Amino acid sequence: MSCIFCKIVEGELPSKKVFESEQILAFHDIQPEAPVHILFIPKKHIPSMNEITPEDVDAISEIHLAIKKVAKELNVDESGYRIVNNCGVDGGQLVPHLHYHLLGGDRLGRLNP
Ligand code: D5M
Repeated sequence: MSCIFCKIVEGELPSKKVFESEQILAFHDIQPEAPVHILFIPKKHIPSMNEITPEDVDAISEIHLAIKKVAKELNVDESGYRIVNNCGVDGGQLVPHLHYHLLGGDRLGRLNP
């Protein structure tokens, strides 16, 4: 198993966890691009958005609920935040395990300034 996020799921690599359930995990990004930068992943190895199947819908839905919970806990729910999924080479995806970035804690630039 060479996937770094699978290693985090298995406890073989450390992470600063903020949420965990049977199906999903959320932890601090090691290269934060905003004051709040959390990654949400399904524990199942799904390489990218392109490989999501109907059986993954429960985990993906749970990620949305976890984002809402963690955003509140980290006090960015009222000020606002951004959710990002990078998919594939043109999308800038570096880690081939589906993940969603929660970015907040500062006024973020527009995607198309
Ligand atoms: O983003 C992949 C993100 O994963 C990037 O912001 C760094 C982060 N990363 C990489 N390794 C780790 C570990 N070990 N812990 C926490 N965060 C990590 P992408 O959307 O693929 O470009």
